[in-house]
Amino acid sequence: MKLRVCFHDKCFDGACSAAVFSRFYRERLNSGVEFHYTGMTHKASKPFEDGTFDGDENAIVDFKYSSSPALTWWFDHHQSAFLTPQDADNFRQDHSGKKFYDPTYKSCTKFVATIASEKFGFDAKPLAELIQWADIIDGAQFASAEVAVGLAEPAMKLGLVIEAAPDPYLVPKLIPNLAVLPLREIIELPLVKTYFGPLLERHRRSIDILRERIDFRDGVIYFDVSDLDLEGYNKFVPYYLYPDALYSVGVSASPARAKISVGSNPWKEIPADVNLAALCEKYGGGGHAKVAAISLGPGDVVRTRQVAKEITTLLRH
Ligand SMILES: [Mn+2]
Repeated sequence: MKLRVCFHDKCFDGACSAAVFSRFYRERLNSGVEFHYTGMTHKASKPFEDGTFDGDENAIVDFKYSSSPALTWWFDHHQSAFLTPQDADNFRQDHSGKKFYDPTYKSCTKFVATIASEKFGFDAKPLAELIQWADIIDGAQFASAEVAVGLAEPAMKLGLVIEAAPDPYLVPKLIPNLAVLPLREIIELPLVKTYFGPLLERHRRSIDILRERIDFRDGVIYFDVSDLDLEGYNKFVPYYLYPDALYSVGVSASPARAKISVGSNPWKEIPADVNLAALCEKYGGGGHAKVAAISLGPGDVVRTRQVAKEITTLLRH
């Protein structure tokens, strides 16, 4: 039996969600299952290419809903979970008991673990460390910006590799390990170690670059690194450099897309009526209330800068 698991790619929570779901599936539903993993990226065009759901069963974790009849399992906690109102209707009419949505969860990993335990008798205790760190990282629940940027803990080192390693097959290879090994052993795996040294160097360099490029005014950070290979930079660096900032708006680019990242400072009180997911949805993006993004085509850098400046101006007033 072949199970296709689509997960939010280059995201610590996405990888951990896939790991928890896989262990749950193997232990409680079918021990002979063959797992196949696909990393999903937010793009300007449709995220689910034809033929994505090619398993006997198909799952999506920590990523947008699909109304495809081939989709068997779905878990998400993003505020912007549905591409269209029709998709939201389709989800509401689903009575399979295998599709779950709760935007109040800080991480999808904890959401999967909770549902699997409560509804399917899964023992999530052996994965407690993984679940706790996914909740800290995806929920930005660090004690300080120094901790978030310092990368002292194994989970933070692994997060850097998951978010920034150039190998598109790295995370699919990591997921089976995440489901069984403690984090301190995962960071010793050759496939992680190969990337960690150079990525740590890049992380340190990115702090210097952002220090040079950030335009901080009226509580809002703006920066543009779309001319550099910096997608996957640590999103807490702006607040580490400017602790008084409330918001940050960053433009970055990769061969697949141009991206505007819009975030709020997790160590500051943000007005309750500000919802960055709703703001980004107006431009075709989405995410969570406190951190969201917009993806445009790789050639759309001019338009990307325009939108980023518009949002910056809006937040500065
Ligand atoms: Mn998540």
